[in-house]
Amino acid sequence: MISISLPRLTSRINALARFGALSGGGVTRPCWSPPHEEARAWLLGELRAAGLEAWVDIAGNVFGATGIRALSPEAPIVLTGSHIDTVPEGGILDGALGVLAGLECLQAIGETRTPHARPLVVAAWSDEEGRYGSLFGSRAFCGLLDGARIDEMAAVDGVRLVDAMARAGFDAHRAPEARAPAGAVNAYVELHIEQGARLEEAGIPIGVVETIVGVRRSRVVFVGQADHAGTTPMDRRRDAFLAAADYALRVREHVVTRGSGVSVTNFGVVHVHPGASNIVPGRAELVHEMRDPDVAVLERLAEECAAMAREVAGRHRVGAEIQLMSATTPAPCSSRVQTATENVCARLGLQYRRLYSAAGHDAQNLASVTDAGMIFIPSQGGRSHRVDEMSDWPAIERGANTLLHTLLALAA
Ligand code: HGY
Ligand code: MN
Ligand code: MN
Repeated sequence: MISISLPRLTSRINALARFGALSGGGVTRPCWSPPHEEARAWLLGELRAAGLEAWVDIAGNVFGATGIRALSPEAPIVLTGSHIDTVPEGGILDGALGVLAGLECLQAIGETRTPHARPLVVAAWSDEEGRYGSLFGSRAFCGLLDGARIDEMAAVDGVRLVDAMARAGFDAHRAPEARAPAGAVNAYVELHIEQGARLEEAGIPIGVVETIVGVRRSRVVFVGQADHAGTTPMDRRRDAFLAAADYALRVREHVVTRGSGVSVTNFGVVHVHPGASNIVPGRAELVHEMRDPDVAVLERLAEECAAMAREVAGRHRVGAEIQLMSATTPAPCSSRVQTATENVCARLGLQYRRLYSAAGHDAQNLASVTDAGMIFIPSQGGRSHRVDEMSDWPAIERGANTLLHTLLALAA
């Protein structure tokens, strides 16, 4: 039974980690940034050195393929992949594992001349982390990108997508042209770290993903009145930050007590304006994120939170505006891919557990055009989106070998 080369996979994971490396460990490698574009060039070199046809599409997605140079319904492919962009101060495995394990699988299959009826392709999707718009590259590939919204897409620091892509040599307006031909993909399976602690705590080496959460992001702005922080009496202040803080605490309580039990919420971005210690904040802006495997729960919570924003604004005598930024759709994974993965685990003698993904992934877009699934490996301490994100190397090897044989089963 063929297997991957862990030394070669380890070497590539450590090499990719150098692009955007932080002195204290971890990486910051946002899509379209110079370290990301250098990493893209490195990846293209690795794909070609591994004997694969390699190209970049108009949305910035990188592809490595066995024996084909373009996608067509005449030769439906079995696709794997993930992303090489990271969050700020992120880890070296989120996304990178799926891309490099996919490359390793295709190289091992090529070197051993292992037969497979369908072409095999590995992808690195652009801007999975959504600095400019979540799951951007795979949305374009799956025909889910709304071209009319591209001009308004921007990072929370105000940098516009069109400008970031132009600096990297891409025309953002043409990204929707990356849509794959219908029927070009026969199946998709992505290897990813769990980014949670369930597998590690259960002592189970492989996760078979059943469904992937929807992620809903909104900009919530409270507008009060800037005023002198010393001379303005406390009862006359219209403090936008206090309203925002009140809203955040109430929303957290509401999502925990009135959500589905697995609903989560987060406020990872807070801006206060004008932002001086001696000025009562006139404006406070939050990015409010909620996640749940059930879209109806997300929509109900969104309505309830909007009502809470208005109620809190009234109490603090300020205004409130809510603008939806993005909302990904929860996606069930293909039973065909899940079963293929489980059969491989049985052959490899690996225990597995079915579970839902509390993180969003490109696979949820691929689920709209093909049979899509995911394979998880345990994260040490469940840590992710932090510089000490890591998994054991034997866990990485087990995950990559599970991916290898799942790809062969799907491409048979
Ligand atoms: O945020 C997420 O769920 C993923 O890591 N992009
Ligand atoms: Mn991530
Ligand atoms: Mn990821």
